Amino acid sequence: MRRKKEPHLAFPSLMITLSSIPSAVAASLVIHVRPSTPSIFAPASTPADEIYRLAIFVLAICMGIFVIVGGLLIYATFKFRLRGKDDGREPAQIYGSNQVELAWTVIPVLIVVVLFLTTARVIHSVEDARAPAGAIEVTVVAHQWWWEFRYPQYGVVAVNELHVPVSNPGDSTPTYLTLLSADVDHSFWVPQLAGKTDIIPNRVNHTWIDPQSIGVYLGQCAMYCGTQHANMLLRVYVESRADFARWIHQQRATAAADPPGEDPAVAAGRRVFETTACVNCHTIRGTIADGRFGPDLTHLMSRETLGAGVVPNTPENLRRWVKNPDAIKPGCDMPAMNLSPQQLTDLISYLETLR
Ligand code: HEC
Ligand SMILES: [Cu+2]
Repeated sequence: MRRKKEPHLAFPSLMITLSSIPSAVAASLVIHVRPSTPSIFAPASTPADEIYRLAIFVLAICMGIFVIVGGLLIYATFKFRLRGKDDGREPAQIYGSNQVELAWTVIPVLIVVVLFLTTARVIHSVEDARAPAGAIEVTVVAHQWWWEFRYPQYGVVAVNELHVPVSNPGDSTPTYLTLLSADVDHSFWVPQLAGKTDIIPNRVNHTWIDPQSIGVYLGQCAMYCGTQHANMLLRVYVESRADFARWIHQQRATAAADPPGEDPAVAAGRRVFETTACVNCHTIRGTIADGRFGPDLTHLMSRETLGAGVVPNTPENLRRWVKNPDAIKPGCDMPAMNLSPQQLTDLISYLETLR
């Protein structure tokens, strides 16, 4: 029997269309219902905005060149086309003209210099920006095929869903990202917030974002990194400062190891978890599980998606995932653990307590 197709949370399309501007604006109003289509033409953060304006400038110059060259070509084609009364003589041949030679050398050089300087200016202003005092620091660790977000200032570890405070102009709280890889090359890209930044093993790269409106922004790994590269999605939740503080507070809590009066199914599920290889790959703070190979599960249920955005985090999907991750994300690095249906049921009851 064929597996029912899950609604895909990936980009509806990565198409860069001008028509996406009004829809992105509209979408930002209902953003908590549905994240807007990521488009470089709807920037919501300073680095993305600078890149957007540079892109428009470059496009305008290229459009100007296109119109002039194309116009002259069309003009010449019509003006000098073969007419009935043509006497077949060769037109006047002109060899060497200093003015023409100079014009078609100097003008393109000037254009290239202008494009180079404006690009260099934007690169400088994005890359060399210094973190202000109130900046949030996040260490992004890219894994095949999921994201780890560490907040050293708060002792919080999030997975696949990055939460940051909104950054008001005048009183900005930008987020500075340190990008590391646990395995191969990846690339961090949230089109509406910043340009792509490669993530390379044994190298430390940086980027930053200062999202100016509340909402959810979609991103994706932008460097081919293996089988499930296309399903290495990420979501950035831009929240009010109060909501962000609440989220941090909630994420700092550890899971209770053995609360009194606990549902027996949950206790049984915890035993399954603690006596299976799960603990070697996953951390649940407050328990013996301290694996680092897979995502931290301490606050699993606070995430909206599973498997780096491939499916919504529902009880059915969670069960399907733990039963056989390959059914959802073929080739991913979590093995099926061959649990019995009863073990699975107990385990899911336990995982559902991880809020
Ligand atoms: C060999 C290491 C390994 C073992 C053993 C393992 N996992 Fe995983 N697990 C992973 C990896 C890697 C991922 C991330 C997969 C991805 O998104 O590509 C993952 C993802 C998950 C997720 C989804 C997390 C999220 O937020 O997307 C859950 C839930 C999970 N594992 C539960 C379990 C449970 C329960 C067990 C034990 C029955 C287990 N895992 C055993 C490596 C492992
Ligand atoms: Cu990747």
